[in-house]
Amino acid sequence: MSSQTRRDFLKHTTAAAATLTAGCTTLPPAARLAKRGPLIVSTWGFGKPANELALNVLQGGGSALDAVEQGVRLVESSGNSSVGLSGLPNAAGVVQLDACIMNGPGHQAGSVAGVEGVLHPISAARLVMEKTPHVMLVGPGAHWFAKQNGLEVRDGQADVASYRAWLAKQKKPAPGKGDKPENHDTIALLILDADGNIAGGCSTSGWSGKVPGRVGDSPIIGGGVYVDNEVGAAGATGLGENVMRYCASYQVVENMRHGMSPTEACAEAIRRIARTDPQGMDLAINFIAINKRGEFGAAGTQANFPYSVTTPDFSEVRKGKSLSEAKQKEGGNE
Ligand code: SD4
Repeated sequence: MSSQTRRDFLKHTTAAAATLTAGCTTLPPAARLAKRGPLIVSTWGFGKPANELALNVLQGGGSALDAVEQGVRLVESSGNSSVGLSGLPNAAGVVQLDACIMNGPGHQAGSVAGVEGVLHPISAARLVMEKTPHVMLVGPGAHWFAKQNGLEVRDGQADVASYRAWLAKQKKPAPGKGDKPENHDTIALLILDADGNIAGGCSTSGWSGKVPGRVGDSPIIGGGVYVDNEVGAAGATGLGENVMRYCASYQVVENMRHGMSPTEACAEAIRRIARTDPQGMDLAINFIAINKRGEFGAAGTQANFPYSVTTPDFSEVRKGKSLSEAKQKEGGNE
């Protein structure tokens, strides 16, 4: 053994002995995680069954990416009015979907934007990540790619008549004129697995009545979701225009890198945006976050933003930190 190697060996054995005598509170994060098992956090109350499915996937030996994909797929095919093909359409009566996925190890990412007729955009995003050298595919190209790769697709699903009927019932002026959306939600789902690796993804039909071709924050890496395997992950839901202009999920992760707790990291990102933005706190944005140590949190501009947390020990819907009393929505479009 060289003297350098001997010094390293002694340093490590001494550290290990100190850890053992000090008890489990000083165990390094990876060891604590192995005891605690995985952590899954998602937006809204409708994320809870998605989390629980994701946990089953992990416990059945699936990867964190498998778990993110399966959890998000559950919401995409649940009849949700703002996720998947059951989502409300754009101003031309067409549902256009956005999704992205990120894998901590290797810092890989994939996304699809403004894609029509794809039942599971989260799976399309994963295929972009795994089967192409690209990060993002949009519109007809994303549809074509999904079909080529065997995903279930539907063609010609525009339903202008039913969209007009829905529109006629709305009190607000015609969409596409800058008015705020009546109906918009996103499933964003983040996982810290038992090995301490992080993955995340999100999926949405975006702003109902949006101008055709509008892309929100959800498929934008650093907007709708951001994963940094050294630090943690964040995901967004709310008015995408107010998220993507600020790379807000990236900002939440950077806040955690500088020592903030997940909740404070979300809250500080919102405060920072509100300081700059002419809308102040009237931003309609909410964030969830997890860190590498297995801590989690959420904050939003709306009162009591609901988010779902699941571990092997519990699964529940919690309230995020409220930065304003705005009562935008209580439980998402469940
Ligand atoms: C978007 N951020 O397209 C998405 C929608 C959403 O709660 O999350 N609404 O702007």
